[in-house]
Amino acid sequence: MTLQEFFGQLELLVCQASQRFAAVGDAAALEAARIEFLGARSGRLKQLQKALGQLPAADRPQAGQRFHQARQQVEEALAAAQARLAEHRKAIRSTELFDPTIPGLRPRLGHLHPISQTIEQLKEIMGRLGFSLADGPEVEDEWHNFEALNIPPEHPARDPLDNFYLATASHLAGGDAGPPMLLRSQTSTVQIRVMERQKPPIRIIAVGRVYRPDTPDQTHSPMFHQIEGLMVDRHVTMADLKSVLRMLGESYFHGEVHIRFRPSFFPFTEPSVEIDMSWQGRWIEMGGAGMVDPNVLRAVGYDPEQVSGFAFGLGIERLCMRQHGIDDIREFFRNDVRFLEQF
Ligand code: FA5
Repeated sequence: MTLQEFFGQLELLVCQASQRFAAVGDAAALEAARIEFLGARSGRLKQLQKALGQLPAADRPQAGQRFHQARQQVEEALAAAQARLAEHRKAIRSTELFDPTIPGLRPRLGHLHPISQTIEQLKEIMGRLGFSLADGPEVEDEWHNFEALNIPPEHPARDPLDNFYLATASHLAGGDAGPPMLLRSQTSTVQIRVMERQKPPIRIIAVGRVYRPDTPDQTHSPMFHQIEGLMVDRHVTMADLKSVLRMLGESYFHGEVHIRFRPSFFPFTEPSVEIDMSWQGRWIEMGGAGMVDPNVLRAVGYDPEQVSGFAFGLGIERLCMRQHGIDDIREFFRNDVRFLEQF
């Protein structure tokens, strides 16, 4: 092949490639055209490159320069075709996506978990009775969970087998372990935190998770929720406690509720009672309560001669179960949507 013939062939190839790329209508045709002209092994440009090697040595630099230009032109034609097809696809997609006649998909709305619903109701009821919301950490020290609540070191309630003690980072590293920490076993810890900060009169509730290594069964879960109530002022009596609990019960259950106190023992209240509530003729054990022990009042710097107070702690799951007739506490934590959807 002469140099002139080589140039002619290149001219023809660029022209044909440009026409083919400009005419393709889909990705498959474009790919076929790409292979025909630019294919690495037997593409037409590759064939001409081989022919270039056969030209007389003196012609090769000029031929090589022209060959390089031709390859660039073919590649530009390919890129232009690719861009054109992409634009086309985008345009089709946007017209396809908007069909105003297709009925819309209604997004599935979730709702609050039944326990969260109960918590919201309890906060609202107690708010109306003048109790504000207090908060405390779920990871507690022994002072707030035990000592300040009049639970001395030898008390069985502090047994590591009855509590979730935590291994802190320094415990694990084998260094200075620091004070033992545990997941709080009752919301009564918040009573102490509030009384340490505030002077009477006090009227608070604390709501939240508590943890105990109880074996799960129909009425027990190792993690559950409590609502704690605390009222400290001059002349607060057990009668106030009973009235507040009855109002709480009647507002929550929307009906007549009877409260029964059974003598009990909590180290931080004296006297102490178990609270039973009766609604629609059935008695249920709801929690513990009592008059705040003078030792606790003293531990937070109050004068038991001047102020007295009541405190109560109710199991929130128990309230919710009673209201909705749920007979297994474990349902709350299985997260089965068929159960949760019913509330
Ligand atoms: C207490 O936790 C005391 N802090 C209550 C209290 C507060 C007494 C203030 C005096 C003054 P008790 O351990 O009985 O008490 O628990 C209270 C309620 O929590 C129980 O009546 C029950 O309704 C609920 N409860 C206890 N353990 C579990 C459990 N494992 N799963 C679900 N609910 C539980």
